[in-house]
Amino acid sequence: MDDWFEPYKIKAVEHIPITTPEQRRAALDEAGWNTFLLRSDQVTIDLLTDSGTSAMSDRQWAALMIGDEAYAGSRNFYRFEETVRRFYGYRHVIPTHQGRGAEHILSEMLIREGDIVPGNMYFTTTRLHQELAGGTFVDVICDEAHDPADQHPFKGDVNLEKLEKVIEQADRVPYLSVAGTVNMAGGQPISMANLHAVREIAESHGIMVILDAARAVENAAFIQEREQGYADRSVAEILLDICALTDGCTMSAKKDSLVNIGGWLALNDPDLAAEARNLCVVYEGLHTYGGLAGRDLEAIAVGIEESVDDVHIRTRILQVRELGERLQAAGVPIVEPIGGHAVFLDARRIYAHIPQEAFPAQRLAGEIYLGSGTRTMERGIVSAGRDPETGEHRRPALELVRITVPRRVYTSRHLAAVARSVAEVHERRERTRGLEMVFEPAYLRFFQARFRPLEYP
Ligand code: P71
Repeated sequence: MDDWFEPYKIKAVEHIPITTPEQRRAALDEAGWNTFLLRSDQVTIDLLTDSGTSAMSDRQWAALMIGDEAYAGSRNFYRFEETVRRFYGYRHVIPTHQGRGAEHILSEMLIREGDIVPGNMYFTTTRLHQELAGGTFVDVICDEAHDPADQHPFKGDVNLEKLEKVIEQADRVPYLSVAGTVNMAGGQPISMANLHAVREIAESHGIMVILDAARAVENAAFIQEREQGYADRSVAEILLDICALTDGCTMSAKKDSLVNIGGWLALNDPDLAAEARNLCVVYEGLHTYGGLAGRDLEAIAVGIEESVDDVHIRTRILQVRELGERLQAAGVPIVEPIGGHAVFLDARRIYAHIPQEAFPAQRLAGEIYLGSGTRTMERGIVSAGRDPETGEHRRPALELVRITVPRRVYTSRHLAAVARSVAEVHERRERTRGLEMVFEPAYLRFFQARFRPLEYP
């Protein structure tokens, strides 16, 4: 495991800014202690997200040049459609500008007022679209997922008893929302065995299963690594098996598929697909471009092919793991097992003296930026938002900071520097206080909320 290396060489490089501690302090105050509000020019190592931030290959850049920008029926659409069908196995493919475009169409089509949508932990945009369509998301992920120290190899698994119970008690369940891998749980995979069981339950109740496929390739790699019987199967084969247990997927191609923008909604049911194509023209654009340029569709097609390469996906996961192991060696508490796209710091343990209403993870993300100009993301009480019924903060068990690794962008030496600087922030944890929120937007507040550190007036 120690002798892996990146399966590519570098053809073009991009300068990264180096800042002083004083500049970072001024930048963070100006950004209201919200890393989403920093300018990228103020960031040295940008580990905010792996979404749309991966490096395209020379083949993908070349693909851009054969973009066919016809309004309707672009040749790139057919190549894209054929590629999604070949690697994901679904019959109908509707392009969207990104993942939430697909979530919007799906939720509007399938969810009615009062519906219950069970899933293996919420994702921010996914749940919001379910709620805006009149539904309520109910978390049915296994209990282990809520414990950062639990070593369960498939913490994305659904708790089947919980699922049965939720289905029995609900008036109507339009579909089950299953993510592979589960972002908010720490990039944790679902096992094939569990997905089979979920499928059986769904079939027995006549309910569809919709996959959030954003990082399903990473999930397939974990199945290959950990689940009995899959060591000799290729990631591409396992991906097809995962998708075959579901009736459709929403996809943010900005993750696994190695592009800067794009997504799709895939469905096997022809009537639903026709309706989705119709909604696509309302919200995204004609169903052969879905808000994307022809060249984007071509780059996605090439990216999908590259994404399922066993060596690519293996080394991607190993690079993330190496970062996590460096942090563990320095005594920094992280979510275990280490996930596919990111290392998640356990802010609840690091800042055990800061109450959750003083936003410990938000503060930790700020401190990490101050330390080294590394940008990370809060995934705790700020991200969880407020309960639409009561207006109270939702209080997630997990209060985390995500250190997310874009694909093919940073070297292991960059990540070693990040690990050292995070370890320093951890060393001085006791002298750190929380934050107060001074501005809170109505939707997805974590993007635009502003904070003030408690020790300053
Ligand atoms: C990530 C993102 C992008 C993001 C979204 C919301 C808040 C902060 C950052 C996007 C996902 C995702 C999963 C599992 C759907 C989407 C939406 N993740 N499902 O992790 O992780 O896709 O961004 O293309 O609309 O930084 P979209």
